[in-house]
Amino acid sequence: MAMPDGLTQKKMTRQEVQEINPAKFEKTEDMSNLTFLNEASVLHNLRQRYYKMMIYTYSGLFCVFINPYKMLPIYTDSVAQMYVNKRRAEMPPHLFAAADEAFRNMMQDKENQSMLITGESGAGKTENTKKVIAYFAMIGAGPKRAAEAGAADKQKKAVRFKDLGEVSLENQVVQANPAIEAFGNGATVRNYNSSRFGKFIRIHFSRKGQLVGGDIEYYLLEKSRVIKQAPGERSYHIFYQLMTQKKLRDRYQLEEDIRQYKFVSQAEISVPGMDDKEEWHATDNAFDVMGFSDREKDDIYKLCAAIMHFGNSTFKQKPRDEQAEVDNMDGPTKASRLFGVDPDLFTLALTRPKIKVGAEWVQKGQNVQQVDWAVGALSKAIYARMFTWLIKRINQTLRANLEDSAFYIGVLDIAGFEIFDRNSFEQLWINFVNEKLQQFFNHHMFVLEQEEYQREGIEWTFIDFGLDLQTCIELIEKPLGIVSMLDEECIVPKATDMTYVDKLVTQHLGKHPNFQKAKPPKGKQAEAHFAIVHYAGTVRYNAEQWLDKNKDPLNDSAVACLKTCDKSSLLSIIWEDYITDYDREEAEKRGKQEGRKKGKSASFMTVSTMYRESLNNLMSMLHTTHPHFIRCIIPNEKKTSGLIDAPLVLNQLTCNGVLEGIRICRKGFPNRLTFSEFRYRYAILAADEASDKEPNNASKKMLARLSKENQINVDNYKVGKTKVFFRAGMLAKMEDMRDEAITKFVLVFQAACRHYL
Ligand code: AOV
Ligand code: MG
Repeated sequence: MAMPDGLTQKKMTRQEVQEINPAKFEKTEDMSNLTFLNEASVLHNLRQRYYKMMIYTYSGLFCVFINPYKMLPIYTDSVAQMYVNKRRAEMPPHLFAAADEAFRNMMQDKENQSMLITGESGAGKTENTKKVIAYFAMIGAGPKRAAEAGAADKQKKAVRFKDLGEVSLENQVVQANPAIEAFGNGATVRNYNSSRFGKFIRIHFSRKGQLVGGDIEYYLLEKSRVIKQAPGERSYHIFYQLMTQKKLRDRYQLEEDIRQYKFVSQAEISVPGMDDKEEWHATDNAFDVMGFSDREKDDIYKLCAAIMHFGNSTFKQKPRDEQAEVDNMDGPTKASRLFGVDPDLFTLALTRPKIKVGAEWVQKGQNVQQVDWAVGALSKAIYARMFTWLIKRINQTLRANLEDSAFYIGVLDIAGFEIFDRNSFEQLWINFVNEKLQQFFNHHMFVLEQEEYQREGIEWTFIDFGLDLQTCIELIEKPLGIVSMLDEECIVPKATDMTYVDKLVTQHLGKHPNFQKAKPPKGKQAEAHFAIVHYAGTVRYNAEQWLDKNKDPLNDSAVACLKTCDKSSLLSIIWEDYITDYDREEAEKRGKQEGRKKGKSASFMTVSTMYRESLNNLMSMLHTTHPHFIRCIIPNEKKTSGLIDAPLVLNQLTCNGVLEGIRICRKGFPNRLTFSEFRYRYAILAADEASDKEPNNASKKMLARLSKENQINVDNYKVGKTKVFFRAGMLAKMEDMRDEAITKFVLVFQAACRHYL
């Protein structure tokens, strides 16, 4: 066989090669039409289309996108307008087509919709999310724009937007993103603007399809970035943006040189093609559009600056002493000033936290390592809590008029399946989310197929492939599963990461099909403690620090000290739901006076518990929507346009479920033709039968004849009420037969011509 370079030849076995599709399917817009649905042909089709910068392609229920890594003029207003109210087949594949379909479904079926945008880092999820939201804002504004012409409606609008000045709701919906990105995105090796959290943005519409607002839910913010950056990476954009503003630096006592601040300058401090100064204006402007007050803005920037100062806290301890002391008060003093707390009390809480033992408060010693750890944990917590507040605050603006909301379209932008060299707690969660999303997809596909077969009166039980993922999901989420055992281990005294691993192994190894021993590391491969067989592949997990990551403990005394700040400040607000021992004691005292019992506090929750809750909420929300799937693919790891790294792309097609979708498709009868299409195209194979006036009867007679003559097998097709259904591969056979018949016909015709001329 000739290799793609056209020069070398390679011998292959029959099993190793896959069939090629008839020429009419070259660069096909919907790959589910392909007669040969195999990996090679899917890759070939996507690649050929990509070379022509046709970056969107359908594959049945999926819309596949390959990152073009260059600006294409396909997202302009005029292009968007072209997709309004068009059916899929009327226009080339596009995100806007999927968006418009969602909007039309919403209006027609009066059902909430969702757009699930997944893919690996750098694949283009966030860019697609932004484009799709802008599209919804545009169509949602349509009736309103029209209404501006009518006096009565105009008055209503003026009232509605009175509080927002000149700012329109569409603009707010669109501007929510830059505000959030400054705090939730940072530069990674794979993506200079990598979202370090997942999000579900709901765009709400009135019964008439008018935009009425939105809200945002977020998942799994990567907190570690606040204090630590890997080589080639940067922390969250906001820190670098802030540093470009002399006014703010002066206000928060920041030096000009960011390298002075070790939390944010361990690796890169600038990003190719990104102007932090300009970006700061965009962020600040976005806050204005979102209706943030000057005080609110100041509070946010101030906390960022405080974290930078706090990161410069250094501690020392005498040799053979286990007690840490402050080495340099500069960082803690400046941070405390911005926090609005007493620097001495704050550092005391860090180095000698008070804990409650029975009814007594005692001081506990801390060594340098413990204090450093506490500083990091507090900084991460402050940042993450500020992020939570930020989203809530944005929601407050976007939800101002939700009483008119009749439906929503939710857009999910969340990291896809991850298999790294070293996979930790974070990967377990992201992979678990993806396992759930894939199950959701499989189940949705099952429901749709089953409905279609029923509608067409075909006797066929389609298998629910959602069940395929059930065993893995149960291994993770059920009692005695990976997550619950971790939660339990977190309350066992003296438990360690390794006692957790031992318990997992005893419980599941050799008993659960999806639980495996991690093979010993090969070469430079990182160590791992167990492996899970996910649908997208087997992942080796390293369980170090899982107990800590799950408990996420904080220095309670230091938090209590932070809570002494000005009650109206942001710092106070973000700690409101964190109940310290000190608060508890106060509450008990008050409770005794008032005869109340103390309530359970949020701080008892493990990280897993919180994640599980938000994942369950997401899933139940998704189940009430009609989903649309956008799968983003990164073409290469060089951020270069026009270059396809075939193994990289194939791997993603596996991980994002495109190939899985195809596999499921093949189990059923994926190719469908209406009776008239069938008769028209294949009349040449059974001309007499095709002459029946009724396309329905004609098709049935044609099929009967073809199977009687053993040209096709009855198991390979089904006749419904309006369509003929074929198994995968059957259409190619029909095409071959048709080609042959045409050739024969032409030969006969030529011979006849020769005879008569
Ligand atoms: P991601 O959201 O999927 O990664 P992004 O949406 O941030 O990826 O895209 C990464 C980069 O690819 C962008 O900064 C653009 O340079 C380029 N890009 C993406 N989509 C397009 C497009 N439609 N047209 C032109 N360029 C594009 V991550 O958030 O890292 O998982 O955590
Ligand atoms: Mg992103």
